[in-house]
Amino acid sequence: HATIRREDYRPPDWLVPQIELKFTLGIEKTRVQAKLTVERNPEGLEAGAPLLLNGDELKPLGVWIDGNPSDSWTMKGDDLLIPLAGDAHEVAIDTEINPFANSKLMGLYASNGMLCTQCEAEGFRRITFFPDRPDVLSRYKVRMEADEAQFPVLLTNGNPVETGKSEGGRHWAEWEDPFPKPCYLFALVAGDLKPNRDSFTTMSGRKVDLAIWVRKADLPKTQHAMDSLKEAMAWDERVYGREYDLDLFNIVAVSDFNMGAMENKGLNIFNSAYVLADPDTATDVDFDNIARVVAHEYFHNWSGDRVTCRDWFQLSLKEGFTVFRDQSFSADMGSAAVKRIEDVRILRMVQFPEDSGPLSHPIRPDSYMEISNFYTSTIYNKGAELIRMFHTVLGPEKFRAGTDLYFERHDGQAVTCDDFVEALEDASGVDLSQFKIWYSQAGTPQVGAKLDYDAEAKAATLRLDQRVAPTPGQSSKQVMPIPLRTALIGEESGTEIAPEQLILLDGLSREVRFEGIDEAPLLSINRGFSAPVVVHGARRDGELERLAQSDTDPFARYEAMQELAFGALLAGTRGEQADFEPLIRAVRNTLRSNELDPAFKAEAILLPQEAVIAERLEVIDPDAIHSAREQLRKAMGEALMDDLAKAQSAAAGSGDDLSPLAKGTRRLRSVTLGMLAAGDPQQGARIAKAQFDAADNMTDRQGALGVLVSLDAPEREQALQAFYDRFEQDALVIDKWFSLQAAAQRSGTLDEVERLASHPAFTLQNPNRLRALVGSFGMNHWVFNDASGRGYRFVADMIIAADRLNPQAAARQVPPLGRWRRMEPKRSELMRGQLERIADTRGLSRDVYEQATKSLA
Ligand code: B3K
Ligand code: ZN
Repeated sequence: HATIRREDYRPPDWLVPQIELKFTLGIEKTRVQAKLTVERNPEGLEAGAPLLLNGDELKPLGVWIDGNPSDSWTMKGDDLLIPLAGDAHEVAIDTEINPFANSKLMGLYASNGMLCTQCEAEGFRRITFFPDRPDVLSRYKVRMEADEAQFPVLLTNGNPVETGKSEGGRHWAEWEDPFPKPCYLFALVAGDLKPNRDSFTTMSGRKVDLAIWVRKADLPKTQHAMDSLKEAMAWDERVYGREYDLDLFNIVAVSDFNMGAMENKGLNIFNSAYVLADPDTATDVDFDNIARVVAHEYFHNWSGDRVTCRDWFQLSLKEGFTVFRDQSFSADMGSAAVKRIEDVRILRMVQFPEDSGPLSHPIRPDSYMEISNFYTSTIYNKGAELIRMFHTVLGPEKFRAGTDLYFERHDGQAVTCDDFVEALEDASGVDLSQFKIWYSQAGTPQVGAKLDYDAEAKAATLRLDQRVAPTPGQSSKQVMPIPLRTALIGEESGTEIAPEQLILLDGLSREVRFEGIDEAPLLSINRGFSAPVVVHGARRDGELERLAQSDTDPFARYEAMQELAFGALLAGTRGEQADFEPLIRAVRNTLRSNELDPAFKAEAILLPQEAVIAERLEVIDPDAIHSAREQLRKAMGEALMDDLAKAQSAAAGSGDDLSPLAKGTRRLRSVTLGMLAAGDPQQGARIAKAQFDAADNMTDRQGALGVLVSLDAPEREQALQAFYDRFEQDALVIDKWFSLQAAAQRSGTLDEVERLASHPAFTLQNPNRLRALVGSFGMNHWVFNDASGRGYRFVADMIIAADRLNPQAAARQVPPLGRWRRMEPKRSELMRGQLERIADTRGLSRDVYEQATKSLA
């Protein structure tokens, strides 16, 4: 399997300003007739170069050059090479594909009797031969023809031009997309779908028709997605000045989909999990995720579609920026503080481990084998953190001037991360060159921060330093610019005694002096998580407890609680008897506070996950981490029983009340239920079952079941069975049923998960189902890392089996096995053994091969 390198980028030798596609659609046989207008690229480097068209599992049935049949073409691997004499030609190619046999879910495939496409990153080459690279932009004219009864709805990008009937009960539609686009944004849908229709009037007064297309029975579950879409459209006008550009915006829900959703121009295609919701089947988190993903895909219309990437190494140009945009949108729609905490929790849970392991890569990678493996938390979430740092350093006005210039300057182009930074610099007049290291250097910076107070001089000195550990291919690291929002809080007064300032740590170390400090100061640093780093703050428990109560930045308050918990947990993993009292007091104060909202309380009292604790240890012993955490949970549960029971029984109003207060109350109810059950499992089981039975919404129901699955109590079986029986017909809810059991913190979980893999409702064909069982299990730190190695073997078996059907989905399950390097020796050996077994499997896909071999290195 070849490695593709960023430094090898060359502009295309041929451009394709226009393409006409004719689809004769059928589930098992679809004919694709393509007509490409090709022109030699004046910027191409090789004079007289032949036309190179990528293909993947395609055979040309016929090739015509300027209308004449041609046999001068050759195959170069999967690609088609056509020698061309002149500088402009018309090339026509016929192919035939079988969507039904397409289990990779890339290109044109069948799902529940409908046809749909996924082309990013390299799926278009599975539909027709084409220069499948994002810097070739074309105008598309598409004709679809199909059986009318089977496929009454025909959709593609842009606007419909003409429709008609043809013989034998067939019909056709012709569409045109006026905006030139790379082929990864092409989309087509054919099926028996029904629309939820609405409209949006843009800021310049244009009316846009909106439609969300689903199976008829799912129509009642589409309103939240529609509301979210309209909110996103208004928000992008308000905050970024971006207006929608076509007369039509379509969203289609599909149940077999590799990712969350896809931003195809004018025709977004979604995993049904991110469209369908009602309070009885979807949790509050599901509702929030739908709003987030709908907004994300919509925002791509500008950050991705109108301005796209030059090559796939620039992926974070559109993804990091668009994640930052959707995070800001969600923050504006609810509680900004809670949203920030949630985003940081995900970053620490997924991106930090990725960045400290064998698959660590920069936001802008230097090489890849399979680009599908690089749709990572680093590209997305760390990429968003970098954009956020630009926003912090520039301030909102200059940042907005920068994005305005970026969109104006590069509209209709395929550009690079450097172009983005240049637009920010040109518009703001601020030199950001030092920040570019964040694009190229991998690894999470570790920042030391020590505050010393000189009472006599009434001065405090903050000493900062930084270090980045080596990552694969980058053994020595350069200094990074780290913007730290910092304030000092008076230990006595609990007020800000040095107002917040932005300190830029732009050397290996730095000293900052604060004058006029007349009481003992507490350090409030990296407020709002202004930089994606780990801060080693050297603060005593008493200081953290005080900050947890009085820090004026809500994120810093949360952080103080987390640090307190870390102290207790890390001591526990070393077998020391830690003092839990400061944390217990802080949690009690938090629960009893009248000013904090319930959603914040829920986040603040949650303990760091086991995988996050593991990140802080030299050598990982999963049993030690688990028992330290359980011991602390038990102590907290016992000490806080009354406060927990009170929060657990708080009334949240009716299940369809989606106000922040109702959502927060429900969240706190399930978080406190978990802690309460740790203190008294029997009573916990009883209360959880009562919450489960009384629930009029999925949030309470899933929250209760999520606690019950980890308890050895009869209520566990009863609730699981009742849940299954009630929702057997709803695939998205059955995904939850698999996922909850795979995440259970019980010694029996391993047996259970193996049994579930042969449950009649389990299938490797559906990515959601695979993720529900295998993905959730891989994140179950304690059980996955069972000392027997059975967890590793199970995941490896699943990867090998899934790879034969869907390499992309299979490859996504590899990372948990890559943690062997810091695992205690016995498990380390067992993990490596399974990675080797995967890597040695014959006929392995490029996707899994890359992940397995890199994980072994
Ligand atoms: N851009 C798509 C990702 C598709 C990747 C497929 N391997 C979704 C998104 O980030 O919006
Ligand atoms: Zn995206």
